[in-house]
Amino acid sequence: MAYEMIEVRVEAEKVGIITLNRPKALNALNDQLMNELGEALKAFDADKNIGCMIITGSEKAFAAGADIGAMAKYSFADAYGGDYITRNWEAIRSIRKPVIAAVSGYALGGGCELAMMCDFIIAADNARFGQPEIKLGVIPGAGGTQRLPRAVGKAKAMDLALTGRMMNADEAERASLVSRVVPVDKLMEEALGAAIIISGFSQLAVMAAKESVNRAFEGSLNDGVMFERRLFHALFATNDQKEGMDAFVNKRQAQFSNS
Ligand code: CO8
Repeated sequence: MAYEMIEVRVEAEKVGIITLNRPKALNALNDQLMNELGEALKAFDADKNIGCMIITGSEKAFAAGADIGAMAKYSFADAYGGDYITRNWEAIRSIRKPVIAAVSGYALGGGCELAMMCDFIIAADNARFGQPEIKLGVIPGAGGTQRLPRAVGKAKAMDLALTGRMMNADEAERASLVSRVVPVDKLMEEALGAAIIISGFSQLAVMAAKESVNRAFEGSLNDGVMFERRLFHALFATNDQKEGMDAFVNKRQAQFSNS
């Protein structure tokens, strides 16, 4: 399949690398990009030669979130009725081989959620993580309110989700959101090194280890994610969602009316 919004390559004959590639929009995640990402992950997962995958972005942005321009005009009927935005994000959860997120620059909103859907995160020292959806009049919609507290605890998750502030790489490592922080120019070398080590082990044992760790981590996650999704879609019924996203698209300060 020819991809337009991602680049795909194989390193060391056993590591599948997917680079998000919408540089002008800081890798904002739209339907096409998420479909392509899902296709590429599934293809690598089915390839016996591939032992591990890496998802990465550019130096400036892993991904600055879901595409606000595409979402801005959605109604509740669009969002909930079409299961818009969220419907093609689940592919990554069905991948059985390990997926590493190599994060440089912004990992915000859906970008942070995408990184957290991976099995672990290696961050460059310029990485910035956050869930700024509150500034747009909505909440995280791809597991952020569920995975972030599991990773960093309630206090920091609340702080990030309620203030919309960003967390730098050092804070993210202290909070256990990321497993390692490396200089930005060493990011891919570090991630590839980890992926090559993983690819050298029994694929069966690796898949079992992944499945087992996830079992500990994901208890009742499904309920939480579904609950979150209903709320996320419901917020498209508010004026504040229209205002928050319109303000972003038109580069002005949002004036929320609590309606
Ligand atoms: N969507 C669309 N376009 C974006 C996005 C985005 N999330 N982020 C950046 N862009 C675009 C900008 O509009 C701009 O485009 P243009 O050049 O045409 O004006 C370009 O990327 C560069 O951005 P900036 O000029 O703003 O770059 P700065 O370096 O000044 O700022 C920031 C970088 C801080 C990252 C800033 O762009 C920003 O705040 N972006 C928005 C971050 C955000 O709010 N993310 C959350 C989005 S909502 C979300 O992710 C909900 C997820 C729900 C789950 C999805 C369903 C499963």
